[in-house]
Amino acid sequence: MHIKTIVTQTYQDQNPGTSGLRKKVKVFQQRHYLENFVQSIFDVLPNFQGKSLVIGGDGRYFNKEAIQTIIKIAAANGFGELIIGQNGILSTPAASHIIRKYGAFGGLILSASHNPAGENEDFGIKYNVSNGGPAPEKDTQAFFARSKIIDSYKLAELPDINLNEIGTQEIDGLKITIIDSVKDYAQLMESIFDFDLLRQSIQNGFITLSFDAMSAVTGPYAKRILIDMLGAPESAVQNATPLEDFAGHHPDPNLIHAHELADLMFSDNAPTFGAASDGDGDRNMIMGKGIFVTPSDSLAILAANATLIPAYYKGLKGVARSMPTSQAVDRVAAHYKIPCYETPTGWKFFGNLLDADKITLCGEESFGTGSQHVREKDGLWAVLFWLNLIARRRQSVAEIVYEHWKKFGRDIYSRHDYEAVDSDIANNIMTNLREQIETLAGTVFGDYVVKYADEFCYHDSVDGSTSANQGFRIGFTNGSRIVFRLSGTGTVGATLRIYLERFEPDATKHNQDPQIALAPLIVLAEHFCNVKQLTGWTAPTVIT
Ligand code: VG1
Ligand code: CO
Repeated sequence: MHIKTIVTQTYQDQNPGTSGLRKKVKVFQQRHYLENFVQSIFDVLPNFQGKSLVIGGDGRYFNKEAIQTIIKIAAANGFGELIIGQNGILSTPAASHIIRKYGAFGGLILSASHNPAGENEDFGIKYNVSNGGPAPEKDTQAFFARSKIIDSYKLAELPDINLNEIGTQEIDGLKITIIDSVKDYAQLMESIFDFDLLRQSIQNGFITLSFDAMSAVTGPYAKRILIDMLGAPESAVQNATPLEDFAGHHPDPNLIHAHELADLMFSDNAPTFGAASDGDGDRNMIMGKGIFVTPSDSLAILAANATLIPAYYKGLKGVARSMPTSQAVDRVAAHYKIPCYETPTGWKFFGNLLDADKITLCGEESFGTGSQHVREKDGLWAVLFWLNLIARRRQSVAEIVYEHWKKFGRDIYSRHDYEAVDSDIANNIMTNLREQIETLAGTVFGDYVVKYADEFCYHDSVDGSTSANQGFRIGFTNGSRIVFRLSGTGTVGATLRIYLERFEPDATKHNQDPQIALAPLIVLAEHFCNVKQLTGWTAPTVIT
């Protein structure tokens, strides 16, 4: 194999965010841009000669071209085998599983997840380590540092590889294996859940369902599992073909972007269960007839019911949630006397806790839940978990949720996003918050008394590392909380996220609209950050 060394010029903006490097496609298409970043990763990682690398993505625009380039760079850098999803397709949880199952050195996942796709939209790339999880911060910082000084990359002179044909070919000692994108993942799901019970419940009509794959990567996975294996009718999976532009939609499963599903679930024709996933298949939105389950509640409910699922019959070691996620799961952990960890936003912080067997389940308020089975959040896994729960408990989604609230109380929750705010205004907001935060404790705002206010800094109990500046928390004596942080996944301006939470123990008050129940906190949040005043906007761009 002939290997060329290509001289390159550096880019100074290749800093991975919450989940990989995300930029506009046009940025990635700049000369050597993708090549530089991939070579920077390989320059930093030690000892992968002869080992295998998993490659796959969510099928968005630029996925296939990027894979051909990565194949040539990985070959030139000395990997022994490249394991690639057919047609370049691997959902994020499937890629995580494949890295683990085949003992790969790591993997490159090509996705900008919930960001829109297409020629003028976003692309992304993320490196996952041998446990199947996102590279930890110390690695992503090293990739960035290297990218700022890189002066060349290596490229093998290979023909483009046919990504369509399953099987292994060998080129000068390098194995290139194209695998079925779905098979291993489907087998994993079958080993976790009670597929016989699910088949029965779907086929006898106890469970009717609608799953929206949002024209993104989950379509083939949902079709194989829900239709072929569990016997749901074809009509149960919507938008099942992955398209390069996700049909122009925003592949973020929430009530706004998955509004067709939401409309159906609140109509008279609603099936018993509805769900949607995001661009790369790691997020989930859970709905029942006439009810939307807040992701923070979903995590708590899965934790409280885990022992009904075959893989978790023995109970949970512990649970974890990202800092802005509501405290609903903390109540479940306290009840069952298991540890509950609070980590910064982003899946990379759960990996150590999962590897050390300190937790079994974890999740985030941003429609992400997962467990020991992989090292990424997993959308279809959450869907199957809920289906298994409904089938075992023989209750509707609404009954399960209301019973949960009755037992544990309800953490009324909402997130307000101000997207693509001018970066200077956003930085200003954060600076102002930092200045106020130290003196807030003890301050009284009507019924709300500040109990603590700080900037979240995480100490990893497994590897001893510290991650500072992870968002501002303001907690009140009545258990309410406001959190502010800037998004690390956007590609335009800055996105301010405001997370609002209030605990309601009284079951007669559980049926409330969160925006009404949280109104005093919404006013307080504006008092602290002045986002409306500074931007001149009257409302958030997205409320979830
Ligand atoms: C967002 C979410 C975070 C999630 C991340 C990646 O990050 O808030 O919880 O882990 O997206 O999800 P941020 O920094 O924009 O708030 V995905 O499905 O886009 O990989
Ligand atoms: Co995602």
